[in-house]
Amino acid sequence: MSTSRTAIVGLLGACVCHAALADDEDRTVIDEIVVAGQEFNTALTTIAVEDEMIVDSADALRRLPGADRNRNGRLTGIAQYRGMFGDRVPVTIDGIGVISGGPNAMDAPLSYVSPMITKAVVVERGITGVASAPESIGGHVDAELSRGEFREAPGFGIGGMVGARYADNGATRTTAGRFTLGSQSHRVSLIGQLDRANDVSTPAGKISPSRVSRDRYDLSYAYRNDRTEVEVFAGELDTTDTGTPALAMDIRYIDSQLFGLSLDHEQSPNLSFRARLGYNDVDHVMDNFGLRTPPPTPARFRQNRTGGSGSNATLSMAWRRGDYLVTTGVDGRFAEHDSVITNPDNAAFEIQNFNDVERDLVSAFAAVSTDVGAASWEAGLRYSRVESDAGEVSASGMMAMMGMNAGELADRFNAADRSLSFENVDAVIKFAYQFSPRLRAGMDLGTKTRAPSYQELYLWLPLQATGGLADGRNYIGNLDLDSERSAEVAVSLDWTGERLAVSPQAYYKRVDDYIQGVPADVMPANMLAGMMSGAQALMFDNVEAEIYGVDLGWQYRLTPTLRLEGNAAYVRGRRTDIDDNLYRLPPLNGSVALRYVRDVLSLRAEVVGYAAQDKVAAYNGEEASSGYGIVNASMAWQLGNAVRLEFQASNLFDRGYQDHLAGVNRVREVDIPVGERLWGEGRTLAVGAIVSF
Ligand SMILES: [Cu+2]
Repeated sequence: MSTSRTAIVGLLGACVCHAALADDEDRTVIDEIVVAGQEFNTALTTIAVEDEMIVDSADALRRLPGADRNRNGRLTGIAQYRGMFGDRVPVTIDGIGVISGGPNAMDAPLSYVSPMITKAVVVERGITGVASAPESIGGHVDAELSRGEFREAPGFGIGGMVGARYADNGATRTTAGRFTLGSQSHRVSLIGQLDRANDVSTPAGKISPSRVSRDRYDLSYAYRNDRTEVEVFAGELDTTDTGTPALAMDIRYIDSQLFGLSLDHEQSPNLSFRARLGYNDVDHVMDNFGLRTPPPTPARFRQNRTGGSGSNATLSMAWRRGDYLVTTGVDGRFAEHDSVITNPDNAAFEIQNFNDVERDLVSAFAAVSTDVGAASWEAGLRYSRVESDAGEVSASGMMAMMGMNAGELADRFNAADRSLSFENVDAVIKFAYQFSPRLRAGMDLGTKTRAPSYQELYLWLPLQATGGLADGRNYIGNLDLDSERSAEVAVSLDWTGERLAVSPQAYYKRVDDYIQGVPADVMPANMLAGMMSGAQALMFDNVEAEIYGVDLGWQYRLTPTLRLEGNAAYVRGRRTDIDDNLYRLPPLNGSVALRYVRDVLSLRAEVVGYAAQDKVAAYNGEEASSGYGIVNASMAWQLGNAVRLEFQASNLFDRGYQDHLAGVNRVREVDIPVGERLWGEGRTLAVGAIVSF
């Protein structure tokens, strides 16, 4: 990030409180920690994704305290933060949201940032400030694509990189490049990454299907002068035949175009403006017979074509007066979704799963912050209005009993009032106090909201189109849902000593009208779900919940070149109206790494441990998982300025383990039985080379 950009970003947006607090002492600490490729303090946690030998950028989240990812396939990682995931944790790319095209989040937002062309993933720690994103009840993740830099020297020049990585498990091949033609004020960049892989192996057998094919390109032009920086981009995501074994179907293709504009303008040292505009369009087909063992009878073959498109906009300004910084702005998000399910062996079969669904959000916020002396605080309010609607639906070509029940559900849905609106107000207060150059303490208080998703409202036929829950249950939506509202408190400490730096944060969150599945009492839905899956349908409903926990990042310097570092996280989520646990939360986990950095060489060895998770949800039959520990080692070697060589051994001792968030196998007649939690990849050796020019 250039200096001018930092100043502008500092005045605006997500980093209000953080930037205000970043005095010289903090700066030193942050710079120091960046060397380790991982930056943490109470306000933000950042990981340099380019240096991580991963295929899904969502996997980088596991290196950040309190963050994790639900994995439904190798490219389908859904961000999780402090026990919340999916639509509760909005993900932006360079501040711009993405409309997912898959009703099961097969194209989760982080699948749009291929790791070798992604500079960083940033998680806002604690309660997300109102300026960062609407509906950020569970947090906010921003990913920064690596679109090259303006030149510091006069004149035009060419810069960039080409790189390749290979991992033996699944013969995972990645190639990436960045070509930037730029001057001090103009920059044209083309970036791209291609990923290919076969099925991966685990100590319990192969995961089928887990193959991967994804191409991602982005072409951008940027201009800057003393006061203004503007960037326009056009991007393409082309995913084909990629397995998602934790879901009922696999990706046959995802074809997405993304366009956007970002503008930062500093009118004066005390007034700046920012705009982020994006449009994207997704065409997606998935099926249950192309990549995986097909159903036993052709009557059960399913192909699902879905589309998602829409625009995202954020306009904001920051105004400094005396010791106060006022940030204010508006957000808009306008999305359309369609989904049609067919059977290639039965031309009469057609289900309009989602028809002409719209979900539009308009939102406005204002925040004020100040940092006088040792104390700093920020207070913000946000108002959001969500309007949603859905067209009429139908189903045809189903067998007699099923067709009758489906027809009854469609009639009921078509007769109901589907035009809905939700109005919500968020409020967040953050206070921090610098007790000494080494010790800072903070407290956040907030109440955040989220209106129901389109799946939670409009899933009229019991299906597994649930935004990637992957619990194997058929759900129906609920037109009577209310918005979720949280009340949360988080307290934090940042200690930065000579040798030890540690930043624990504890939080408690009560969620009123938390949306999750409950046993459906809709007779035709239960009959249908019973015929399709053998289990009754679940219906989205408002329940009561609480989530609490503690997480921290730490490092301990042994010598100038040698340090220990790691994370630890504990989260507990439960219903408060009945006795049950929340679904798909990670167990207690932590990591300890030994890192050696000297000149051109960086070595890292780590132990990652996850405890057993027996606090599982009963309502959808979630299964417990056992604890495990694995060892990873990596090395990076910089040859001159131009060449970086990378080596990595993951799961060095080929330990058999089951990641609680990896989902359950839904594919018949493969090595891992249906209904068994997917096993983690066995020992994987990877090499990479990146040439910068
Ligand atoms: Cu899909």
